[in-house]
This record gives sequence, structure tokens and C-alpha cells, in this order.
Amino acid sequence: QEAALQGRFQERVDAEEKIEPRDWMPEGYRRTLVRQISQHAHSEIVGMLPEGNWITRAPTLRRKVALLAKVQDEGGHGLYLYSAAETLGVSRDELVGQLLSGKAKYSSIFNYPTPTWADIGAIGWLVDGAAIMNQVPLCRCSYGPYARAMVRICREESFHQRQGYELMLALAQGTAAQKRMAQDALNRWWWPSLMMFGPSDDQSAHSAQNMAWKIKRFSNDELRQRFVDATVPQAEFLGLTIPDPELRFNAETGHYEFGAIDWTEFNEILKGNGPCNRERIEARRKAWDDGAWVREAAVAHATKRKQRALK
Ligand code: FAQ
Repeated sequence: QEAALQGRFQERVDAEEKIEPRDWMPEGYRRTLVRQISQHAHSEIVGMLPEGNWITRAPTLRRKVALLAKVQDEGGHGLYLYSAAETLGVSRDELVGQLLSGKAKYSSIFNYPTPTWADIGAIGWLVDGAAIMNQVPLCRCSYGPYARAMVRICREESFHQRQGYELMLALAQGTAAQKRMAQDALNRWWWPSLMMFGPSDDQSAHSAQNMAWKIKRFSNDELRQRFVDATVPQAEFLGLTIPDPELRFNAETGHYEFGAIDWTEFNEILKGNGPCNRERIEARRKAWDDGAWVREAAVAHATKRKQRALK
């Protein structure tokens, strides 16, 4: 009977039907979605930290308003995504517990520091640019609640990317010192942005199954290549140099070829040994502990209201 259910499920996926929370689904499908959606949610929430670092020091009121809105959007994305994960039968407390214990990952990119204002531009341009490349196909993911959440998230990411590029443009067209600051940020964020797409296809443990389940539509390497092809001309327009001496356009394939990624750096970050891993988890732990009284108060209030309604 299990095999028949599996067969029917795959037929629905192949026919591009959306799978909804109450539908039958293989345990592995449920598990991988909880893993991916919750890690995506954690990335949004941890991703607020590197940029949050600059809210109090944004150079103008206009920049501050934009940055505040962006960081707030990221909080919203995290909450949407936690809700999407909860439809699969896992609680918010469990998910947060997995983040704080180190069992669940979050994107490697958020373990790098943001020492200068240009880092805010580079994050918007490159990190949000990479996020969009990866997330637009997720709007067609087979799991309904995740796919629908991604539609709004991608619209907001697109605004985030533009504010980052516009910020980089202002610096690149500014004084020599501002241009140097923009170049330095590009130098530090380029390779980590390429790593966001995950291990190369031959090392990607989940890809084949995720593609068959139509959670993923394109492989890690395919999306990475698309990102490089889209971003190199943007760097040229800024008058900045991509920090890769091996980067060259191949007129035959129509793609940019690029140098080797330092997978040792990536693996060290995944093991918790990146420049800011400890600081990030510490900040989330403190926020969780400091918020305990709010959660307790909300539960007490809900209980009281329920009792009042019963009277
Ligand atoms: N960092 O077999 P695969 C954002 C892990 S954007 C850390 O290829 P899969 C917006 C992977 O989890 C960032 N870990 O895995 C924003 C797995 O380990 P596991 C978030 C990584 O799932 C912008 C193992 O390596 N976006 O937040 C990374 O098929 C600016 C093997 O890898 C998403 O999460 C990495 N870079 O493909 C916010 C998008 N790459 O779980 C603030 C949704 C791989 O078995 C500011 N996720 N790993 O322990 C996905 O599309 C996929 O999960 C991939 C990985 C593509 C990330």
C-alpha cells in the first residue's frame, strides 16, 4: 500500500500539482522540507544581524529608513517560513532549539563580519542577488505553503537587491576613498556569495532526490553559473573588479568561466568555525532568553481569554 501511495504522490508531483499540508507525503519529503524551510527561516533571522550592525550608523536618514525596512522584511520572511515549516507538524520551539544547539544549519554567508558601510551595499547587491537566483525557482516548489511564501519574499528581495546595487553605485561614483571601500567589500563578499549556492553538484547529497520531488528546479552549479553571468556585467558597470584572475567570458558557451571555490573555507564555516559563527548563535540565544517573558505573557493572556470565553 505504501508503494501505491508513493507512486500516486510522484504522479501528482510530476503533474505539477501542489502538495498541501493534509495530503499524504513520503516521510523523506516531509523531513527534507522541514530541514530546508527551517534552515531558510534561520538564515533570514540570523541574516538580520550583519546588517543590523549598521542601522545606528547609516550615513543619512534616507539610507537608515531603507536599511530598517530591509532588516524588518527579513524578520517577516523568517516568520513566514517558520509558519510554512510548522504546517509539516513541527513546532517553533523545536526549530529554534535545533538552531541554538547547532543541529540545524543557516546560510554560511551570515558568518562574515560587516566592518564597513560598503558591506551593506555588497550584501544587498550580491547576497540578495544570489538569494533571488536561488529563490525564484522555489516559487514553483511542489509544496504549496513554501511556494506561496516565496512569491512575496522574492518581490521583497528584489527591492533589497536594488537598494544594495544603488548604494554600491553611489560609492563607486563617489570619492576615491569611497570607491576603494566598495572594491574592498566586493573583494570580501564575492567568493562567499558563490558558496551560498551550496556544494558542487557532485558533492550535493540532497540534490537528486530534491529535483525528483520538484523542491529544487535547478542544481547548485546551474544557479551559481547564472548568478556569475548576471553579476559580472553589473560589476563592470560599477567600474569594480571581481576578485578572480581566472574569470573570463567564453564566447562559445555564452557563459563566464570562473576560478576554483575554496571549499575548505565553506566546510569550516559549516562546522561552526567561521569568523562570526559563535557571535551569531550567541546573539540568537540571548534574544531567545530575553524574549522568554514575552512568550510566557502571551500564553498566559491566551489562557485567560479562553477561560473567560468558557464562562
Ligand atoms: N550554507 O545537498 P545540498 C537569505 C548544506 S538567503 C550552509 O546541496 P540542499 C536572504 C545543506 O543544508 C540564504 N549550509 O543541500 C537574505 C546540507 O546540509 P544538511 C538562505 C549549506 O538542501 C539575504 C549540505 O550542505 N536561503 O536568507 C549551504 O539540496 C540577505 C549539503 O548540501 C535558503 O536557505 C550554505 N550556503 O541545497 C537574508 C534557500 N549550502 O541540511 C538576509 C533555500 C548547502 O543536510 C540578508 N535552500 N548547505 O545538514 C536551498 O535552496 C537549499 O537548501 C540549498 C542547499 C541550495 C541552500
